[in-house]
Amino acid sequence: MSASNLDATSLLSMYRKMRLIRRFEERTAELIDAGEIRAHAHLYIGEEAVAVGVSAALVEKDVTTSTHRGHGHILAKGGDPMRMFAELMGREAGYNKGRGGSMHIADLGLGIFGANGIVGAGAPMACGAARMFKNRDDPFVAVPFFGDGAMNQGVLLESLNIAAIWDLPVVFVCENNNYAITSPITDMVRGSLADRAAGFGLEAETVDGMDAAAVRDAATRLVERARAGKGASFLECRTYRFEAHNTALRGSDLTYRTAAEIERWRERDPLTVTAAQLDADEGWASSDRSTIDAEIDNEIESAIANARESAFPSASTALDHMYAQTYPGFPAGVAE
Ligand SMILES: Cc1ncc(C[n+]2csc(CCOP(=O)(O)OP(=O)(O)O)c2C)c(N)n1
Ligand SMILES: [Mg+2]
Repeated sequence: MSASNLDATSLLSMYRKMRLIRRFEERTAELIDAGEIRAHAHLYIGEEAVAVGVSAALVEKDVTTSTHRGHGHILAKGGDPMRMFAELMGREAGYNKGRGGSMHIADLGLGIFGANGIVGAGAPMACGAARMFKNRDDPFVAVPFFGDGAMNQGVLLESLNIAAIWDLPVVFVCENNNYAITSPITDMVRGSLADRAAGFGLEAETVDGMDAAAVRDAATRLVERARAGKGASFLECRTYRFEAHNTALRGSDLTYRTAAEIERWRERDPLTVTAAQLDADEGWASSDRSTIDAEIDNEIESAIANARESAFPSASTALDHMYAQTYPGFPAGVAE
């Protein structure tokens, strides 16, 4: 296979994953509107290239931690859309047997240490996983995803520091989408985010977060560096969410960003960017794109249909799974 073919294979698989995330999120919004998902969700639409580009640099045993906006990170690393929909719908087949919802989805077997409703809280968890890898001489890395809003959380700054002084195999991935809810990053931080990380002694880079191939290339450099024992790094991905902060805020009359700004970013939709690269590289046609889109639509619809087959938990089990009674060394009797 030529280098160009290899790249086309990678671009194609990234396009597929981005499309899977996009469709998952679009259908999630529709199911919320239809009352089938009885909660709101933080949609990842517009930011797909970050999760997909970074995950292209990872192997299954690498660990990721995620955020309140976690569906994309989980799907990019191989999470099961059926179990995710079932979780959002509150059904037994869900990742947390329908008890946790969007911000608690995890799949430890795939190295997905979970979505997380607490801003910045995935970073110390990733440092813990990385410390374990380093102690065991394992060639794996830990990748916490977090937003620009986490950059002023003490726990995130402490994590940057401990990863630096211990030379941990961590690649911190900051999804800078310019806003924390309605607060613009320019009002919240002086100077660049990458410079701030570099001040802790980390290797730090900024990349176009709308371009999956650029994210993949930058992440691959930093991940390989970490695997080789050269320590922690920081990747700022410049990205944008196309939708409201969460589904509950759709249609609300907030003026923190203009329609023109949203439109400018939409012109660099990550799916369009990768499709254009495939077109330039391989003469990929819009019909190729429609075929993949249709395949993904089918995959998502069957995930939804299978999730609907699963029962709701019965009320008598409401207190089940509250305590980790099987945790080795859990003091006997504490959970009873
Ligand atoms: C510790 C903590 N503080 C505040 C919140 C409320 N909160 C939820 S999302 C959010 C904004 C996060 O912004 P950012 O990290 O940039 O992520 P984005 O939503 O842009 O993806 C805030 C403040 C929270 N969940 N946790
Ligand atoms: Mg943000």
